[in-house]
Amino acid sequence: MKIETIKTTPIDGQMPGTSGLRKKTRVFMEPRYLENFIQATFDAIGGGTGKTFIVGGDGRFFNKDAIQTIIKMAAGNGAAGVIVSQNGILSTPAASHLIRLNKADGGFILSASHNPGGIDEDFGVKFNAQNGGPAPEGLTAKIFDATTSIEQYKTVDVDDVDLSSIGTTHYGDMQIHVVDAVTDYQALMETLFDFAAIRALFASGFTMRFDAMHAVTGPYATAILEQTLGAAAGTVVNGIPLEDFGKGHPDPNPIWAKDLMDLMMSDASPDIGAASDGDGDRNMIVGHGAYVTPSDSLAILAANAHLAPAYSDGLAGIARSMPTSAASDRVAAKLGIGSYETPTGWKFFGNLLDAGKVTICGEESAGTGSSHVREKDGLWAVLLWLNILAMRKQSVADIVADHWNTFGRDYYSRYDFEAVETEKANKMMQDLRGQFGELVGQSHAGLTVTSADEFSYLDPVDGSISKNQGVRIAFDGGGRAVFRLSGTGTQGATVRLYLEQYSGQGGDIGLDTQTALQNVRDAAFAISAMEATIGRIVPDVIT
Ligand code: VG1
Ligand code: CO
Repeated sequence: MKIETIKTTPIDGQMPGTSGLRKKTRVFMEPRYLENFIQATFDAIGGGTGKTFIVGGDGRFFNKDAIQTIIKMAAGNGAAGVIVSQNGILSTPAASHLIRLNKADGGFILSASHNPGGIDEDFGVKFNAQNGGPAPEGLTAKIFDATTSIEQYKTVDVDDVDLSSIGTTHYGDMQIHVVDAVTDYQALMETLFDFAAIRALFASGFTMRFDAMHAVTGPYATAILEQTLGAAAGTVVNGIPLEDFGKGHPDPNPIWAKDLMDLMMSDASPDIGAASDGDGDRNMIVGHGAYVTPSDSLAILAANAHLAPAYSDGLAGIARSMPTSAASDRVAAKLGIGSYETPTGWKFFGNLLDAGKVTICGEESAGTGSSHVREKDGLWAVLLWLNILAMRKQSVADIVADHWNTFGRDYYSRYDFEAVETEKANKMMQDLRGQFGELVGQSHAGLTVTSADEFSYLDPVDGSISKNQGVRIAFDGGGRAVFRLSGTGTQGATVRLYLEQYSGQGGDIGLDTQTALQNVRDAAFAISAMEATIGRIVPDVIT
């Protein structure tokens, strides 16, 4: 086997965002585009010699081709082994688990997560480090640096690997193991949850619909929910991964999982509905007539986690991303454990988890996870909900209402303004920053501003600082508005406006969400002058 060294030149813009490098699929398919980024990653981690890597993806268009390219480049870079999932289908949390289980040196996850897939849609690559977690900012900066000075990449000229059957083969000295990642993932879940109790719950007539959105969780959910836990056949819908996700947005929220939402709000509703995203790290939970916001779900899971075997000794602490509501902080305070506020993106939870400071983490964007891996984990959240339901023997709606009665309710909504002109979005953020000095004490839409700043994070474990992580404006009476620009979009800028309003303990928990948020929203519109700066106040997506 001859190693080939191919000359290349730097390609602009290979800067990983919130979660890996995401671009239009056709961009990734351009000559040398993927190769440059993969070689830069090998270079940034000190080379591939003697190392073992996990490779797999969410099954979107170009997944299989990209996997073959990466396996050959791993051989070209002297890797000792590659572990690749059968047919290249690997969920993000399962990838994290495989890295840890096999003590691998890292992994390449091919996914643009919740972004649509197809030749005219999006593709992405993410590198996860030895701890199983997304490359921290220091490493993504090194990778980007390497893309700006790259001169060559290394590969081998060999036939493609057959990914359809389990087994071991090799390119020269490099072993290639094709594995069944579902079995390993399921085995991990069985160590965390009371499968017997969940099986008994389904046997008692409990019903569920899990919408895999034609994305990666289909095989995992079918194996675990239907074939192991005894949920009725047909519980998992859209369970076959498709290269274009059936032309949908594999984003589990009330907008993109509308069929599931409609069912759950109808008389024909099962007891629980759930969905996951393209790469299986997000989750949506909805009871009969009761959508659970991700921020509430995080808080409720944390408050009840002790009902599941893996967490029966309690939690070390809880971490949430800055735009996530304060609901989980209230739980941490009551439990007397630490609570941490991090920038958006799972990479910031890694150090806290590795240091044992937190057990459960979550984001408002429908990501929840724990110390069992170093990624958010959609099915894990669903199974923890099922375990809690099996122990409490109450409905989802009752558990949510009970939580609000105890802690008060954090009304929450996120407005997304997509494909905004980048210049205008940047100007709006600049204008907001320019007002920090004068905002406190001002009154807008009947609310007085109590603080206004840009979130900056000092990592308590490694001392690194991450600046410019979003503008936050707090109001008297427990309201807050946050402005951020997305780091996962592939077209123009996406402005995210996050709104929350605390009811207070014993306050009114029965309001319509948008009504409860009306003043905070109006104040946010007034302060940002959004209509004038970006020309929009009607969001593309409200979650
Ligand atoms: C979004 C979410 C963020 C999440 C990220 C990756 O990022 O807001 O919470 O971690 O997607 O999720 P942004 O920068 O677009 O707001 V996933 O499931 O797409 O890997
Ligand atoms: Co995802």
